Amino acid sequence: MNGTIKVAALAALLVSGAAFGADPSTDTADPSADRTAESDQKKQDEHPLPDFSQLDTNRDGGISKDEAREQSWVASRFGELDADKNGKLSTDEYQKAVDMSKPPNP
Ligand SMILES: [Ca+2]
Ligand SMILES: [Ca+2]
Repeated sequence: MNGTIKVAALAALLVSGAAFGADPSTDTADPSADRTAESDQKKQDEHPLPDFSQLDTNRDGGISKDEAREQSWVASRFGELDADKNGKLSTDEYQKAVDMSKPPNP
């Protein structure tokens, strides 16, 4: 009468025992967990700016804010670079941007 219960208990015991025996080795370290933010220091190391003529897409001799938008480096400094505040960067003004974008001479 209690036979089935005993069998069930035994089966449960066997299953848990088997689970123990099949314990997988846990020394597989997760490589992604070891990742540090070391490369965060490395910002945009260089700003290779294109030629003036590449940015002056409408060939009016100046780089408008719209034209500069493709170059986020220039766009973010547009007000600073536009020395005469005419809303466009002349070749001279753009050259300054190029100079600024280069690392300083040692
Ligand atoms: Ca233009
Ligand atoms: Ca200007």
